[in-house]
Amino acid sequence: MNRILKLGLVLLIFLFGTRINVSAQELNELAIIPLPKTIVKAKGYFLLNQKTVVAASKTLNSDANIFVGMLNDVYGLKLNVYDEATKINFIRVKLNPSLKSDAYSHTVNPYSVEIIGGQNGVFYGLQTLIQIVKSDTAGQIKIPCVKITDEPRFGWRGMHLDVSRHFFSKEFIKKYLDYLATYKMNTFHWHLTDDQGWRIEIKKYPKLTQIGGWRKGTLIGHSSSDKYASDSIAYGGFYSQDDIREIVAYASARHITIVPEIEMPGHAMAAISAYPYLSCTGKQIDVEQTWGVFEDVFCTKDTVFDFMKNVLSEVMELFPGTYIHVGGDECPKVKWKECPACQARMKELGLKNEFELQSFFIQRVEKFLNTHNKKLIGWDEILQGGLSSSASIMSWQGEEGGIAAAKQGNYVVMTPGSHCYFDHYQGDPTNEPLAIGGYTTVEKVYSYEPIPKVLSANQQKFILGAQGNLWTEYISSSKQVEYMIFPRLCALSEVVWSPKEVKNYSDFRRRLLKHFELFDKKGINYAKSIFEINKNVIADTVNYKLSLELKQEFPVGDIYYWIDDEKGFVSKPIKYLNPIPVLNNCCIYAESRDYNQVVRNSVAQKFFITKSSGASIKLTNPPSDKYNYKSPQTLVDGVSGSIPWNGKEWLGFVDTPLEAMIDLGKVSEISNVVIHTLKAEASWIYLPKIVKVEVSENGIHFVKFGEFNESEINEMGRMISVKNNLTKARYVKVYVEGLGLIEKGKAGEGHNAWLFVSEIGIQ
Ligand code: TNX
Repeated sequence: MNRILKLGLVLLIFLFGTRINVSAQELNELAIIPLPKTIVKAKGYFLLNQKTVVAASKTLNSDANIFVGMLNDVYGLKLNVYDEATKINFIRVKLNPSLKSDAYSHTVNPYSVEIIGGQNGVFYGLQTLIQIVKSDTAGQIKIPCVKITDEPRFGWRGMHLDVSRHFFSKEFIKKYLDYLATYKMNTFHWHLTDDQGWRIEIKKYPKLTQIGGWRKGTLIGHSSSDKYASDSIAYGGFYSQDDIREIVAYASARHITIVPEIEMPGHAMAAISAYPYLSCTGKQIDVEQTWGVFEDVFCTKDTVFDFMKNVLSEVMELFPGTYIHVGGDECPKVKWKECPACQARMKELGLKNEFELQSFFIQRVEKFLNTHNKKLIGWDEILQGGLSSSASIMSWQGEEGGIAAAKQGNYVVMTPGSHCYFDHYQGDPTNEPLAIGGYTTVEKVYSYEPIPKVLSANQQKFILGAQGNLWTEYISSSKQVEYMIFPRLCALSEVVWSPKEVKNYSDFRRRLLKHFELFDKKGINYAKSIFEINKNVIADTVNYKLSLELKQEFPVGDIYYWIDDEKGFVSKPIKYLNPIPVLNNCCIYAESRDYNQVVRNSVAQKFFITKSSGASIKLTNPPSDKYNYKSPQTLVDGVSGSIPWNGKEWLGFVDTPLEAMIDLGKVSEISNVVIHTLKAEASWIYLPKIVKVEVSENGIHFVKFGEFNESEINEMGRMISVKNNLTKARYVKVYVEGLGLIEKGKAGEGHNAWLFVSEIGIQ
């Protein structure tokens, strides 16, 4: 048997050239992320102590010193860096210029550690080394004996950060770069300008930061809610050119290239607020306080290009990398359509539409960049209206843009919203801090494959790699930045670095636990959504009883729960074994604790128990396929849908009314039927037009119980109560009709409104 296994392993090595010749347990203990191409484990370990010397030539001095600093931070051990190695007890790093620049190899034996790498490879080798250093219970610091050879799968391993919507200090940007370096990411896409703030000092245009760097307030809550309120607190900040130089040098020492983004022609309000002549109308506007896509964009007149050239000249001077990102996304054409200068430009150039005008804008800027030996990269909208053969794109609206660009021979960085947007929720939104929306779990990021299957081998070469994007509309602190990137950044690093064949999510998740220990030590605020407790309400419609089932997706210990009856009694925490019966109104709290009793995650579930809880229910028309989570039981599971709403807990109807028949099991006395509905007009979800309730004792003869119409539904109330005197009933028929066609001027005008209902409570 053993032989067969070994044979299989050899065969795998032969097939893929990748070799993970260690047991699963050893792999977990080494806990390297991203997983290297080959690891072969040997017996024994190298002991690190005060006398261990790091031997590095002058050119590798900076790499060696960064490693020494990291080691000191985590283990409190300060090693010396020398040109020459001692006889034993050394870590020697060597450059081999004939290796691929990102490749390296490791040999750890009991007497020495040797890392040989290409230009960047030595640094990556040291990053791997720091991950496999372990301290044991006796306080010894050891490196297990291994042989590793490694190189990345992709050349563009990117992380983005939006510093316009919220500003982050120079010190934090350096931390962010440290995080990238730890996971061998090599590109930092720095989103420096947007509607809500211009964050890079431009000497020729001081008002860009003096005026454009500051807004008068920031939106409170979510932009999709109906109410708009600003906190009216002045907000801003910017990086001086000295700051930028310092950050560029810091990144470069960590083998990271910074790609600065100067947004054009859209997302330009901050610039226009400083220099109103840059827009089509020339009107004074303010730096934007809310989130979205806005109509005031750069005009296409010559003075705007003069401005761009001057700005980009200073930008190119500051950033030594090849790529300059010019945005190009979400540029409404409304103002261009009304602008004599833009229209004259179109006529003069024979352009058919405003998309071609946008293409002209981007291409003109590209020519300028090219004359300075820089390359242009932009969001996938720059494909619209035609793209030059030399520009590169970032595919964010799915993969289509990337596929189209690769097919026509343009280079592409894959960054689809579905897998690479780290501003999305990563766990059940009810347990997460407010986010823009979306649902991009660690597992989903991990599952990402940057090379679309539809591309031929030749076209695949145009996929440079992938990138995680962190837009910061709802991320106002550096702690929250950490929360949103960790551990998704770890997952992405394996997508862009490790060979496809060695990737394995459950194995990755176990390795991640060791990284969490390090995060805890360093005080990094990471998300614990992989430990999420899944809640499942079980309705026993035979006995009219509800129970709550709790399950850990990634079990690393036990679940404890306690019940708050909301009348002042709170039970002690109890170890969860079986579904918890729910008999009365209450809130059940639960937390997962690991084997050291450290709390990993927690959930809460509130119950609203009525006569219909767990009752049998039938619907005449099914809800829409999109929003039919556990239909129809969801309506009688004692759970009122949470807000902001998410996929679970709500049933959605769009073309048909909700018509429910509830059987209470026995004739009961009722006086109130409460329908839990939702109002989220920005998402086309409106309160209903009609609500009618009929009741019957025998299921044959029904009488009117009560009704409600649109005019009686007050703006506040999404819980619609239909009341009557105490009435005897066993069968309750509930009819709820949506608003129908949405009127002009409202979100979703001309479409049918959605009706969302989460619960029908009968009291
Ligand atoms: C779309 S992605 C945008 C950004 C927003 C982001 C929020 C892209 C090129 N544009 O302006 O911040 O969605 O997820």
